[in-house]
Amino acid sequence: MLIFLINKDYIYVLFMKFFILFLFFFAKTIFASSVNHIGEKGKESEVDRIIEIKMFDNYFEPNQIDIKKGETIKFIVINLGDLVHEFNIANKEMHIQHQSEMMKMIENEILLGDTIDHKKMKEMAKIDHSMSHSHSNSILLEPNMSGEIIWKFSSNIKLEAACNIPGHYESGMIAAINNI
Ligand SMILES: [Cu+2]
Repeated sequence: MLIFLINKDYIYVLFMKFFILFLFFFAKTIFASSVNHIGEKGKESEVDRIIEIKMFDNYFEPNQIDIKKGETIKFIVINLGDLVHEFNIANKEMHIQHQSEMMKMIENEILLGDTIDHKKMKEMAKIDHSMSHSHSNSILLEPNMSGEIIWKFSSNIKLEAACNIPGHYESGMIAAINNI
């Protein structure tokens, strides 16, 4: 009887291990496929063009970006506004999904209008990966900060660059990405 109990527990632990592994793999696959269909992280050695993007409260300059399929673009992004802004390359559905992650960052006081609590962001990311904001298709910047994204536009899908901080997308902080 005792042996039976131990075996049962052992099987349960084994099952849970596989289940967690399965979940992990499944989540990774979903993320990879959702990123692949909008393009992929580009290599510095393959950059075709550099585009400078200025972020203000609450708009991008330029607000139209022309791309040829297959091009690798280095975006140099500068935040010239008084608020934190994001430059995120995705399709409309992904932006809308991402907005709930941003809302979580506000609720957890990681995003504070004009600053980012990087320490808190790191701590939260250990619990909830969506809080890390280290996706290769986006950059989150405090006022007067700059950064870059290298993106390979390998798909024909309709994309837009946007800021998903609550209220910003709604007020027009979107740059259309046109396939030319
Ligand atoms: Cu913004």
